[in-house]
Amino acid sequence: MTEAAKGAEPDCDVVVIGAGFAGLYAVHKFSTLGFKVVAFEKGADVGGVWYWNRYPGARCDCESYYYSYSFSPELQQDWNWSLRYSEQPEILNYLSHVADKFALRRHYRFSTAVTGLTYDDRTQRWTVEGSDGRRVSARFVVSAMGCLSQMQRPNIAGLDNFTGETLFTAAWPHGGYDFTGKRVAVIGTGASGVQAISRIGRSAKHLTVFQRTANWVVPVWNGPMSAEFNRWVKEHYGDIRARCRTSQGGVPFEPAQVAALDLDEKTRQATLEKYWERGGTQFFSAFTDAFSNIEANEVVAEFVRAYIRRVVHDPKVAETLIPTDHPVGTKRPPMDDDYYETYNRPNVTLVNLRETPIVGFDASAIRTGAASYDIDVLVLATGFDAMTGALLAVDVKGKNGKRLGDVWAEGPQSYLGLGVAGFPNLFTVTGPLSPSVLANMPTAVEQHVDWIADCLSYLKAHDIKSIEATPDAQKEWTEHSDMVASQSLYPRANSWYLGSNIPGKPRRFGVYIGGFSNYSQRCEAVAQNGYDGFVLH
Ligand code: NA7
Repeated sequence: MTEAAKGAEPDCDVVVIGAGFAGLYAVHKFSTLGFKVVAFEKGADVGGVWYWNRYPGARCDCESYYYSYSFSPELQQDWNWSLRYSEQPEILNYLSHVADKFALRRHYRFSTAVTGLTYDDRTQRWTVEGSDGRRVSARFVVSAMGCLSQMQRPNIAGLDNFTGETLFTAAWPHGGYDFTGKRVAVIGTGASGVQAISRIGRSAKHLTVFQRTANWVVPVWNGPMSAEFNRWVKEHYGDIRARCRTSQGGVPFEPAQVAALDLDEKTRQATLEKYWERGGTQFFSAFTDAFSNIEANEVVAEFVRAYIRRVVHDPKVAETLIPTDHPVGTKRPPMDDDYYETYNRPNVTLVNLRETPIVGFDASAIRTGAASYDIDVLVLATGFDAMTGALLAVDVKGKNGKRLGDVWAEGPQSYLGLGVAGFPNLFTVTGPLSPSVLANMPTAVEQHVDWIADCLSYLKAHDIKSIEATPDAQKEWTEHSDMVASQSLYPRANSWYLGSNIPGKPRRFGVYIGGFSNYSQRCEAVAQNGYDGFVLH
């Protein structure tokens, strides 16, 4: 790059950050509407979380026929999924196909992270700085950086002493990794760890799982996408997508309408069996009161406990795998078909870090208070700085030079998870306090991007240069979101939804759990009322 090019500030209408589901659709939508778009992506190609999380067993916990875009009827008719719940390589291929089909890569600067966003009050534009030192000036910035993209490096004493291979599930080597003949340790039993553990257990010479907190894991009963089901889906896509848009979870099915506590024991068990057979997230929608009433939650929890005790041969191992510190479903429940069975394998050992914490590492071993475990490979499935981490990793300076990190010092505040007071013309796709991770992500992404696109078109048509959430609207929404969360059982778990997996992070429930459909109706009403709650200049 020449010095002249470096530091140049070409103009565009919109900068989009990210090339996952959200970023790709945003680039497609805005450019189709005639906006000049420049997009940044820190990875070398498209995919977002599906670009980075290539660990064995990485798979989506929503079924692919609805964990996919709805915006192009042609795309949804042409693309065929091989599994009900697709694995990472297939989802990445899908996103790559979308990028090809709609010629999206031409808008991107790949291998370029955004490092700074600075708003100029006078010009009402953002200066976007990339990790290559180049800058772009944009009227609008749309952050599509994802809710779970800022990987957490755990602060475990002595970790640097380990000289063997260390792999992060969230930054997996592109060529894959062969565990054959290797002694492997996995730290982390969240959704990533759980998926990786059952796969690694099949090939490693020995696998030792270091569990700090047991999680409630439910099966999805994954299997091939049969030709018959594929045909049915394609014939009914209009209806399936409409149901996603009008449901409270962004999915094509509604939760049951019956409370566990209104049923007799026999009917409860029969209901749970039925929903267990459906598997995955559907299991958690068996009752209306499972997430609001601890007694009802306990009914569900006891069902899963009994399952774990049935499947795991060693009773002591089974008890270690049963969560004791949070109601079922209140931490993101991992989903896997072989997880509990994995602990019956002779080559798999479970270590309970609550009983015997890690005290240090040697060059080729992990030491706990009770034993030393020789290993060749360490796999860290230790999670993300969720919801806010990716955006706060950027130096975001809004009006009057105010930093987003300072505004969010006590926890994220936002209006509808779309905008933040003091940061005009900055939109966050599936931002904090929107339904995001508790809705089906592609449905949530399309709703946000469509809303933002309509907003940009409205501003253009009315020659308006800036839009900004008002402090009052933001306060009302943040309090509403807090209130809805507080009426549920979710805050009883120390989870990444609350930020409690990150040392020192302020606790605020980062997801709006009032329902996707209710939420999108509110967004619609705001737009119809001339962007009620926003100031337009
Ligand atoms: P999660 O769900 O945050 O899981 C991280 C796991 O790592 C969890 O079991 C943690 O235990 C464990 N962890 C984190 N730090 C440590 C240290 N220092 N020592 C021991 N164990 C530790 O992340 P995932 O990647 O699995 O899943 C994130 C989401 O991505 C997932 O829910 C899907 O939506 C996709 P803890 O529970 O904190 O005791």
